[in-house]
Parts: sequence; structure tokens; C-alpha cells
Amino acid sequence: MRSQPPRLLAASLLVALTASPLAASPLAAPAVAAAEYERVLNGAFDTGSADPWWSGAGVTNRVTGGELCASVTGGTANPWDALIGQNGVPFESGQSYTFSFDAHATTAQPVTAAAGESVSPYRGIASQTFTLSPAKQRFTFTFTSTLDFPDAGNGQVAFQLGGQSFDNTICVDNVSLVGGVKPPGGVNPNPTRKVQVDLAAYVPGLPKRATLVSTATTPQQWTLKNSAGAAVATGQTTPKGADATSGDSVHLIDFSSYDTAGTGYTLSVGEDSSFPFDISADPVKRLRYDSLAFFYHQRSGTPIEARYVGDEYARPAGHVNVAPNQGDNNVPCRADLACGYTLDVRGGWYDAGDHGKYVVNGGIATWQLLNAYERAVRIGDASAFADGTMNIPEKANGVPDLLDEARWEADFLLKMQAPDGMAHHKIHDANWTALPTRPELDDQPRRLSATSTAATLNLAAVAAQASRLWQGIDATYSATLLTAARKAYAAAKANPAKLADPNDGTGGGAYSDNTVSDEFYWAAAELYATTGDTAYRTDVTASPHYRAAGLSRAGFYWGGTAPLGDITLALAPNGLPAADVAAIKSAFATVADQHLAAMGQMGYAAPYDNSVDGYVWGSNSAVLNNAQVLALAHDFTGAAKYRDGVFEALHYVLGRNPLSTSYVAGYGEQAMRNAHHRFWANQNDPSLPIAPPGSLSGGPNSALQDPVAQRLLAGCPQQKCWVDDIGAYSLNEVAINWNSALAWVSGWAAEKSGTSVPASDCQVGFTANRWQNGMSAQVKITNTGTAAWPAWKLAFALPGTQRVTSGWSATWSQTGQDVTAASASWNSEVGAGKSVYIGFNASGAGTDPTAFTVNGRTCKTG
Ligand code: 9MR
Repeated sequence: MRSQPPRLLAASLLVALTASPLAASPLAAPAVAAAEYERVLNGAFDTGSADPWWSGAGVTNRVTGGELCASVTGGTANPWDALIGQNGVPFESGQSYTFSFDAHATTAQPVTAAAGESVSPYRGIASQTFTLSPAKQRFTFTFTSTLDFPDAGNGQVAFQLGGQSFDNTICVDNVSLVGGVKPPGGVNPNPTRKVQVDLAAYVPGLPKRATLVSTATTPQQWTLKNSAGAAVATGQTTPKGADATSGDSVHLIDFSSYDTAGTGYTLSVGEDSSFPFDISADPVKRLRYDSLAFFYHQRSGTPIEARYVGDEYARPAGHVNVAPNQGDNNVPCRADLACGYTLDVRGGWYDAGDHGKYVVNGGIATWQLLNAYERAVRIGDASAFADGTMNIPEKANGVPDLLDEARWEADFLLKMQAPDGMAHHKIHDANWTALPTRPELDDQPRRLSATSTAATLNLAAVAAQASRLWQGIDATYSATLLTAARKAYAAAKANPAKLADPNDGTGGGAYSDNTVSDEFYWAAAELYATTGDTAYRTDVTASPHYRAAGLSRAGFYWGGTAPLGDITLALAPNGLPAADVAAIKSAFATVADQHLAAMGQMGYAAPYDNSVDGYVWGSNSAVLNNAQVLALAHDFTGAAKYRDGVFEALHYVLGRNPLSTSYVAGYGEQAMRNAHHRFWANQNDPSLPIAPPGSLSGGPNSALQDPVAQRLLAGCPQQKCWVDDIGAYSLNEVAINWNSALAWVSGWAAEKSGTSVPASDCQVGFTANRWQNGMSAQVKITNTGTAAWPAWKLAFALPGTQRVTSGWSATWSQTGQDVTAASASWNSEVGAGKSVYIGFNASGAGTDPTAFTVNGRTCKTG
């Protein structure tokens, strides 16, 4: 069971509350006779879940025997130093409230019940102190609210449990806050349509399907209209009946036969019309880069500059030791660990809407970006990710931009390695911060959590994968990565069951993972693919996950990583038996077929298995990770049906769903805006921006694990358990491991959407004089494009045993057969139509290279 991070720990709120007078009985008569509205969620703890109650530092919450029991560590000075509470509680100014609860404590002590504001300035409404004893008692007090917090706003109830020298266990039950006049609940403010389409675009030449919401049992006529409102195609729907996952009765519409590119189409049935959409490959090609831009936005430790993101998204560097930040350059372990050192862990990406940085989740996100690149190099088109394709500071350094972005996080992962080779699980704030909190204004102390086997294996896997990809690009970096990977793997084998604490969820997410056999398999697979070492091969083939044994419709996620090893073994050349590699590939096709079969039954087709847990936290990332499985099945077999399945998944995420909403910001007329994010917090502070284009919402979560979701969406059909509200962190957050899935899939889809690849802009002429065991080569590099290169890097494979012994007019290096030549300062700029001449001497025997790239783009030869 995954645990839910508590949010918005408002210690100073409770300071304010204790200073306020004790609550009075009703002073003023309510303006309107109050109905008996219960304002607290899950006050009875009958389901065994603590959601949405949170606990603060030094407190661990557990539901046991139908009560919420908090284990409190003694030795705190003030009552508010140990807290449990619930946020998003609505209050209306001038209305009367009765706060009541059952409680008992193992050792008698005073406890304060408080109501107030969950974010700065933490104003109090009322509080009262009661003495608890081992016998369960019921406590009640009544007060009038002085503050107004609409539904799901910043209201809070909390219990202050601190100020005692001893450890204690305090249990509460039947917690209730009754009062106010406004009926509870609400609706998704986004209007829904009856005709559901991909709000961005359908790609010409590929299937185009939509969904009609209708209880009619007979086929209905649909009409496709162009932007001028003229009908361009008509057809009949196929009735499908009730669809439990969405709660809709549906018909399918297939308008694949219409294939004229254009913008502003609508699809209508009777009076009902869809939102407008395009028939075009452009949006998916844009999304390839917008989804990647997300990672630059999330960078920690560097200013986010307007020239890359525009004024509204620019911000100063976060967590670099400029007050009030406490900075990431000298971070100690949590006090209870006493690890005896500090680490400089500046950099990396913020995980999500919070400012935590987690090795486990950083691992899968980096891997997925690097895998998009590796797949493109081996079986796709890597020029889409070449230098100059992304708008980032490294866009003219001669290295493919996707690798530059991934390196930002890979460098951070390396920094999280402890002296013994293990990796710290995570680094984050000591306490949760309020929404909004700009990164550079976060004043919380930063702390390292303990090292863990899972984090260490994430580091081993990603560093080994990265080492392989940087081999021909930066041999020194590649070697550094491999050393770290080997060391991490050895450390994990020596500490095979050092599990992260599932209760370590204050100030950051827990990301705990009790099963690490999958991480062992993944790391061994990456190390084997990179090194060919027998020891790693033995671990790969002995793993219970070998040959995609773990691949199912459940796919993969940060806690289930075995398929990542399978993907690498299927893509990167290695010495495994061909039959075993074939078995891995065929497992992808088998699971992809299962997805297609299930999608054929769905009202809103998405490769997603809801049979076990419904729609889970981050369901959109599962849809897209499964789309990656479909895409690879297409790569391995060539079957068009799998490609079509990938586009179906994108259509679901981009608007063909029961909420008529695109979960990708900036894509479609009704798209996600109010992501749970501390900087893109426009909903809370209009001076801040909304989520930038290309960022993906976590998506429907039928477990409703936050107070906003619980208040607004109780009883929702699974695919409708979503709302575009900043407070709904269990279903509308963004995260690096979710956007990496969007980047992988949209990059793949863009590649399959026609001629999207930047045209080759280079030509290489190669001539060599050979003698026995030696040669001397001259290379002419011409910029055949229309723009000057600010710098260049040539790469090619030198056949046979030939080894570069010296070179001129460039910085030459060689790893294996991979040779690179990087521009010198005096010849780095090459204008359009201009050439540079370089050369080298080599020892050994072999033939001329046959293929060259400059800045990652394939060149013409001759
Ligand atoms: O993505 C994570 C999801 O699988 C878990 O169920 C959830 C609760 O533990 O946590 C999610 O990860 C969050 C992390 O803990 C903190 N940063 C934000 C992440 C996305 O919501």
C-alpha cells in the first residue's frame, strides 16, 4: 500500500492559535439557521485509512482498531511541536461550529484542539486544551468562526500533542466539526461535452476515434465540421452501452476516413458538439519538446532564465544558500540518523509540486529520458534530440540536448552517493511548506534521509545506462558514471534489504519500496549492457525477473522497475542468447495485445488496468508508461495496431476522456491549469503562473487521497475522479516521472507522425592515407544548413583496431571504436555554407568510417 504524504504542516498557525482566547460558546446567532453539515473528512477511521489526516515531525499516525493513533516522541518544548491535523476544512465567518472527538492517551497529558488557517499568516480561529487519560472520553467545544475559507480552501483542524518529556501514544476517534450554512461538496468547474475528442490533434494518416455520451441504443449520425462550420464528413456511431469506469453510456465514433489537415474542426451529434481540434502532426511534434522543457523548469540550484522560458516562468535559483533558503550545499542527515557527514547535493530537478529531490523517482525519470535517446539512436532517429533542438542553456555545446537535460539530474544522483557507496533515499524540507512557496523563498532546513537499497540500485542502474550513452561523447564523464555505478551495485549487494521508512513522509514523500528484486534486476541489466561483465550477466540471468517475467498490464513505475531492465536488454547490444532477447521482445507484444483487447472494451480507450486498485495516484503516467510498452511492441514487430494503440493513449490524455479535459497544460481549449505546484500557483496567487505548456497532471485517482478530492469528488466513477484544483495533490500534481513518460511517448509519436526530423545540416568528406599498421586522415566538415553553428562536435566509429594517436584542429578522443572531435575555440563558429578542416593520425588496421554525425545530426558523406 502506498502511503500518502501529509501536507501543509502549519506549526506557526498553532503558535498563533494558542495565543488566541479560548473558544467561547456560540456568541452570535448564525445569520441563517445552520444545517448539521459535517466538515471533517474521515473522522471515524472506519476504512482503515488515515487519509486525509497528516502528522508532523516526530509523530507517526496509524489507524488501529478503528481509531487514529499517533505515536509522539517526547522531549518537545511546546504543545505545537507535535501535531496531527486535516487541511482543506471549510469555515464561514460568523457561523457557529461544534468540534468534538473521542480521545485517550497511554499516559495522561494535555492536548489542544485547534481550528485556523493552514498557510501563512496562519491566523487562528479557536482552540481549547483538554486533559487526556488512558480511559477514552468525549470532548466538545463550540466556537464562532472569525475567518472565511470556502470549500477546500486553507482551513485546518489540528491536535497539538507536544510539550511533554516522555513518548506517548494518543488516539482519537469520531472527530467531528459540525457547523456552517453552505452545503458541502462541489463540482468539477470544467464543463464537460457529450462528444469527447483529442483536444489537441489527430495525426493525418492514423486512426481518428472519439466517444459520444448517449443512452440511445441505436446508431446516431455524427457530422465533422471544419472551422467555417461546414460539414466535411458524416457517419454513424456504434452504440456500446454503459461504461462503468467512466459512469457514462457511450457510443464510438470513427472518423478515420477523413484525412485533410486543418485546424478548428468540431465533431457533432445532434445539438451536441465537441471542443475544437486539429488534424495535424504539429501539436505532437511541439509536445515532444514542451514535455522535455518541463525538466528545465524543474531545475534546482540554477536560475530559470526568461530567455529559455519567458518572463512569467523565470525565477532565481532555488536552494543555493541564499537566504531565506537554507541551501543544498551542506546538507546533514536527519537528526535521528547521525551519519557524521554533510553532502553537497545542489542541482537536480525538484520532484514535483514540492521541493524534494528523491533518488528513487529521479532514477526512473532520468532513465526514461535516456531510454528515449538510446532507443532513437539504435532504432529510431536521434537527430530529433540533437544539440540545438531544445531551448536550454546547453543548446550549443555540441552534445545532444536530451543528454544535457538528463545530465542535470544524473549529476545530482551521483552527489547523493554516500562514502560507503550507498545512495541516500532522498533530500527534502524538514517540514511541508505552504502553497505557494517559490523555491528561492523556502526557509525550511533541508535534510538527507537514510541510505536505502532501492535508491542505491536506482543510482547503479542510471549511472551504468548513462555511462554507456556518454561513451563516445565525454569519456571522462562516462568513466566517472561507471565507477559510481559499480560501487553502488556492490554496496547494494552488501546491504540487500535496507528499506526506506514508509513513515518518513514529513516535508517530503516517502517513496518507500519493500521489494527490491526488481531494482536488482534493472541495475544488473544496465551494468551488463554497459560492461559485458560475467558477474552482472550471472545476476541478470539468475533473477526471477529475467526474460520479462515481471511484465504485465500493470507495467512499470518508480516502485516496479524490472521492465526497465527488459527494455535495455532488448535495445542495447549484449551477449545474451538471441532466443532470450527474442523472448523479451515477444513479451512486449503479448502484453501489448492484452492492452489492445482491453482498450477495445472501454468507452475511453487507455492502456490501463484498473482491475486491482482502480485509478491510482499518477494514473496518467501509468497510461503513458503502458503506451511505451505498446510503442516498443511496434518497434519490435512492426505491427501497426500497436502504433495505433500508442496514439489512442495520447488521445485519452489529451481530451478523449469523460471530463472533456486535456491533462496536458497548454494543449487543447480545456486543459489542466491549476497543478499542485508551489510556484505555478496562479490559483492561489494571481501574480504566479499556471502550469507551463507540456506539463502533465497526475490524473484520475479513485482513492481520493487528499481533502479537496474527498470533498469535491466523493462517489465519482473512476475515470472522473479528477479536478483541476491546486489543492488536489493526489490527482492534480505534476512530477518528473510522469513528464518523462509523456516525453518518451510524445517523442516516439512525433517520430511516427511524418517528416518531423530536423533536416541534416552537415556534410563530411573523409580521406585517408594508410600504411602497415597506421594511417593519417583529413576530414572536411561543411555546414550545409541555413544557420551558423556556434560550436560543433563530430562523431564517428573507426572500424577495426584503429586508434587515434594524435589529431589537429580539434579535441580528439576515442572510446572503443567511437571517436569524437570537438571544435577548438578558434574554429568553433562555422557559418552556413562554410567548412572546417581537421585531421588525425591513427595506429592499427581498419577501413574508413562510413557514418558521421555533427552535433548529433547524421551528415551526408562525400
Ligand atoms: O507518485 C507517488 C505515488 O505513486 C504515491 O502513491 C504517492 C503517495 O506516497 O506519492 C507520489 O509521489 C509524490 C511524492 O511522494 C512527493 N512529491 C510529489 C509526488 C507526486 O505526487
